[in-house]
Amino acid sequence: MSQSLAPAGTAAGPVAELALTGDLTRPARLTVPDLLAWSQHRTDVSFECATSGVRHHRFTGPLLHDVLMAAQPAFDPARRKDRLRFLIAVSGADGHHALLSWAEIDPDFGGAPVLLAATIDGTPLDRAGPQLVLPQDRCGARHISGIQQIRVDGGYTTWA
Ligand SMILES: Nc1nc2c(c(=O)[nH]1)N[C@H]1C(S)=C(S)[C@@H](COP(=O)(O)O)O[C@H]1N2
Ligand SMILES: [Mo]
Repeated sequence: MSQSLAPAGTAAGPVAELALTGDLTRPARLTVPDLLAWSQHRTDVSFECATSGVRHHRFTGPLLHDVLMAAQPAFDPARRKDRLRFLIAVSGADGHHALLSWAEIDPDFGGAPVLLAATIDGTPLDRAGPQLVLPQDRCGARHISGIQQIRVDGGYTTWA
């Protein structure tokens, strides 16, 4: 029997998959090990949770911007203004979700070093799924864990 017919991760338990969807020329499904193909960054963050106080974590992984650029968002890369209508919707397996604007992570605009973490505190996130890391955030609410989908949306074209 062909091994490729077995469900992903059968031997070692389920492997989480992240779907990159929306206005992308190259939509993709990525595992956490797939994220190691991009240049890896490390960041130590502290954030405050409204219910459990200050938390500290070390994360490693690629820049969200690098991963999304590989999926080729449907804007004209040479026209900076064309990127300003794009939103990034990030959602976890439990339904927790948040919106970022494209300009927030674009090096020509906000340039925030937002990571798609592949490890937390030295532990791989292969089964839990990647985590959004925003070193600039004081509050922890956007540090979405177990990311299942990232939807890039350039449909905000009607300006009333
Ligand atoms: N998927 C998911 N991610 C989440 C949340 C959640 O409810 N679901 N809560 C957020 C909030 S409010 C905080 S403060 C941090 C807490 O992260 P920690 O448990 O690693 O300290 O996770 C964030 N990420
Ligand atoms: Mo929180």
